[in-house]
Amino acid sequence: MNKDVRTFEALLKENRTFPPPPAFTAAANVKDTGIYKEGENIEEFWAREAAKLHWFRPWDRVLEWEYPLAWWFNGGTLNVSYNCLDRHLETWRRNKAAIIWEGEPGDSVVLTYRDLYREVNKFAAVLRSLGIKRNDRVTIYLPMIPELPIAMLACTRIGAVHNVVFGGFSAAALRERINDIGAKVLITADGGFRKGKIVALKENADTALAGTPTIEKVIVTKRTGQAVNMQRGRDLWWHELMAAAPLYTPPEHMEAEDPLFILHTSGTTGKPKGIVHTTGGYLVGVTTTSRYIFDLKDEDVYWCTADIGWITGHSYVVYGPLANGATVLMYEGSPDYPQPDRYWQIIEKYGVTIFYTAPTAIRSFMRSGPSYPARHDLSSLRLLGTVGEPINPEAWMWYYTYIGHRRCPIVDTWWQTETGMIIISPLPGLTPLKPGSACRPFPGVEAAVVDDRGEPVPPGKGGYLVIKKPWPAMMRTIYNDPDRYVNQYWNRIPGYYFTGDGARVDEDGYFWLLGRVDDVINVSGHRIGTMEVESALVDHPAVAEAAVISREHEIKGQTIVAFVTVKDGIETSPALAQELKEHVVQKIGALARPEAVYFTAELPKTRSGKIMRRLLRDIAEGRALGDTSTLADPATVARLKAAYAEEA
Ligand code: 6R9
Repeated sequence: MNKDVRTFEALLKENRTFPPPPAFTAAANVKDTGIYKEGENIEEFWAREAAKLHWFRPWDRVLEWEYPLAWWFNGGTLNVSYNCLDRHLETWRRNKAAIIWEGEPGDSVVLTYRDLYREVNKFAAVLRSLGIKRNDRVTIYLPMIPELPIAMLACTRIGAVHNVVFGGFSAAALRERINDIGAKVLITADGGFRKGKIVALKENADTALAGTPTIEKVIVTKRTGQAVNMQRGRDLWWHELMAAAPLYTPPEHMEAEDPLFILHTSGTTGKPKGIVHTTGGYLVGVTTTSRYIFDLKDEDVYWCTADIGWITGHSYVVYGPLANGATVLMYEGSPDYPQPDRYWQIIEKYGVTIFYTAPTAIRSFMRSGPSYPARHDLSSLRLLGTVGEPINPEAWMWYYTYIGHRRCPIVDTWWQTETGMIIISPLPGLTPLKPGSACRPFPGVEAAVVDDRGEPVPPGKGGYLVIKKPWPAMMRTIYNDPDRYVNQYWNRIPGYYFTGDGARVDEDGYFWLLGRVDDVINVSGHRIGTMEVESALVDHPAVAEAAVISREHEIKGQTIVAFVTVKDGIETSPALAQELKEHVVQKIGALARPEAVYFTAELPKTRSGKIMRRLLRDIAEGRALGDTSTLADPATVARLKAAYAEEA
């Protein structure tokens, strides 16, 4: 056995904590535990942080709170692009790299703050010239290329509300989102590179646009160069519009509570929720957490591997780091292309100092083995982070050992699309780490674990994770559905924000996340609603009923498993199972592809007709079956188990 493997196994058995290296603490942005005490006065704490941003007009009141509605920094006006760009041009940062971009084929681009400022100003002018005004919605469907943050920042400059749709979503999912928000303009690309292949974004967009009455113009940027259909009068080339654009667009003075963006996420119904974030509080939240949790310094090269199509990319690729004047690395492609060492090669190439990724990625690196990172010089790294799902201690230790070389603290950051900013996390210069724990609520945030009546549960016992007081980057509503916002997040456990996650707190006050307690599945850190997949399945003409559950998976954390009953007269076959999987991909996107489809004559239901998903989960994960006393027809279970065993 080689030495590294021995050390790794020894470390795994440990249950001591990992205090921050003294040198890290000495230089850290936060080195005084007094920050938690300061955070107890939430208004004072967040006002102090807000004052570090640029405001055209100061706020009148830090927080107004009429449960469950919050207004932060009312009366204040600011502009997000001004804070992320103009502000830095007044300093030496004007020629500092803002974005270092690497394409999957190996091409690269560096945009300084001044470059980015110029592109954003020009694109803001382009949007204006197409009639986009404050509060108009703009959909962005782009790969991970510089045009994506440019388009987002340009929207913020003129007060338009962006809605980024992850490039992996299907045409049908794109159309649903465009129609949900009534976007006027769509920004897309001819295609993008992923695992050496081209993702045909414009083609998907064309399909989506067959049913989107509000879209007036489509702006297409050239990435792959393949031939695409350009519809006269509707479709315009990015480069042609930019060639004629003026160099400066004055930033709109936005109210703190003006909407900044809408981002859809999965919930417990079939319809994705358009989460609305507003300008002032969001920017304060993501800027502060970026500075303190990622310990951002001017010398850093910071890389968050999330796609900007998710909230992590919005908050911690674009807004948080750029508001801090950081150098942000952005990579277009897949971590294993052309080889499983692509990330490590990029870290070596650019001297990345802070690296933030997802547990699912770490687990797939574990599988390909430590020889891949060992080929590269990773000594520039000083801080690691994870997000998206609970990290198992084994993956934590692997990350700590083989990527961080036991020098780098790991910040395990718990948060959600809805929270906008990190809520629970270590502070890397302060917090002794425990592998698998996200540690403590961020200063200025009050979180707790409670039972279903909102009573605190004793240390060590599981319960619901709630947030007790408003925080600046909190969602303000669900677009077009304010009642759902109140019911889903604030009426479940009266008085508190309900996260949908289970957790426990240990004797030291450390939070341990236990996964979702609702019908949301977390596949490779991506949220998918069981109901969304079920709706996609029953949309297929052969399907009568479908029940979708999660099954544990070594790399992805969870995968999707579907139990399906077919309509009378339909023959089941492996080919039909395959067809149903493809149908889900068509309706939602590849990320929602079921790992397995099991045909069954009936689904287990309670006497009141509810599908017993818990039972299906037990069957799929091979566990002893729990209580089946409410089952309408107990024989169903035996038949289901037989069907499962046959095809598994
Ligand atoms: C940022 C993001 C949110 C859900 C959340 C939870 C899970 C995220 C986690 C974590 C344990 C962490 N989650 N971070 N679970 N430890 N550090 O991922 O947002 O896509 O909305 O997902 O992800 O279950 O409720 P989003």
